[in-house]
Amino acid sequence: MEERPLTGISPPGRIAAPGEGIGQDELALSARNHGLPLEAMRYEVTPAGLHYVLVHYDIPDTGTGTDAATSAGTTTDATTDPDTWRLTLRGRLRTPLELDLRDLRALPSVTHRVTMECAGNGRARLSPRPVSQPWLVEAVGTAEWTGVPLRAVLAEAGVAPDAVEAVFTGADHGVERGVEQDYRRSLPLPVGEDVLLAHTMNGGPLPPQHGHPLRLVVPGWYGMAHVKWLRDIELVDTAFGGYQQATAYRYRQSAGEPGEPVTRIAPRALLIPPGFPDFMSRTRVVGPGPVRLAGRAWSGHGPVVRVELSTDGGAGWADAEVLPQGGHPYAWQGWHADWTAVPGSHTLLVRATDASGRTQPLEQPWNRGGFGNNQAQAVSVVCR
Ligand SMILES: Nc1nc2c(c(=O)[nH]1)N[C@H]1C(S)=C(S)[C@@H](COP(=O)(O)O)O[C@H]1N2
Ligand SMILES: [Mo]
Repeated sequence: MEERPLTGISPPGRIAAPGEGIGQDELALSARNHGLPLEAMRYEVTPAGLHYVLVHYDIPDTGTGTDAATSAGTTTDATTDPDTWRLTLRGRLRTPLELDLRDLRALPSVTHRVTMECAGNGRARLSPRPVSQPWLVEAVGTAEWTGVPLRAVLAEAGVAPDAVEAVFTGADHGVERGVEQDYRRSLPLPVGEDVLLAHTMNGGPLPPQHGHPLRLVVPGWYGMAHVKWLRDIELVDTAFGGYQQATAYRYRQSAGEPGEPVTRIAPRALLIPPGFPDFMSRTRVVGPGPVRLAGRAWSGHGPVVRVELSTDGGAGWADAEVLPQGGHPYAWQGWHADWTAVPGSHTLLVRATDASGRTQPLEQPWNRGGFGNNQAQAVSVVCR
């Protein structure tokens, strides 16, 4: 459906007052949308249940996804029954298409290992804090997505010369800031050759929360572009001005300005938390002597070429060893460094620099939506 006003139930966008704590509304969002437990960065490919989750509205009823996709074509599940679920392609095309899952699974597929990060990752650390999903640093995960290159499907349909964007619509529906809508985003044409219509995650069916039975995967871009529960693609001859494109996901200083669109992922390095944690403060505890520090680093602007580590709160920095991409240009890279811990309290800092020269700031520039935050991570460690 078209977006339309639905007034009276959406609180306006808001910046927290100085010193204002996380509210029940933010708690409700953070209880629904979970992050990656940072110790799970030990896995090169994140087990599906540990991958971060962000859902604006409700997970739509598209079948469970758990029993279904491994038995392609033989299942009786309502949604993966090829007679029930459809992807429509329409608009500025020579031949509109309607594809079911059997059609899509019959097309040549590719697998990309992709690190995905929510554009709002780090928002809760901003001051003042934009009131929304209050991520700290954990809105990230890496999965192997298998599917059909979108370009191949568009080529079959025949893109009209005047088409400028593809608009992707999910099966989920809600209201946000007074606008009732289906979750919908666009990409400029031509789309990258790496953009996938993914029907498989880590070799199995997409779980319900990750877009069962089909999602868009846009390697290198922040999460909002990877439309889940994908049911329709429309090619249009003017730029899409829908809510999630023109109102949300813009870098802005003030509410009134048009701002710049949020697109690719800024570089970030994170530490696999060393030692063991304190339950409440999450402060890490290590013993004296050699400690292997390791983590992951990624960027949507090319490979990470440098990871620097400070073990004294930012006074001194040393290069960590960064592992090469190893045939996975869209996935995070491992890094490690050795530290000799001495008794006392320490602040470890880590920051990545990518091949484009982008790096992580020590103090985060502010924007109103709280997007693209990649301030260097600081981890408190006590050596006992
Ligand atoms: N249909 C739909 N697609 C969506 C969303 C959504 O709410 N609805 N959330 C987006 C956002 S903001 C992010 S960060 C990613 C999260 O993907 P994941 O939950 O699989 O990690 O999905 C994106 N795709
Ligand atoms: Mo997101």
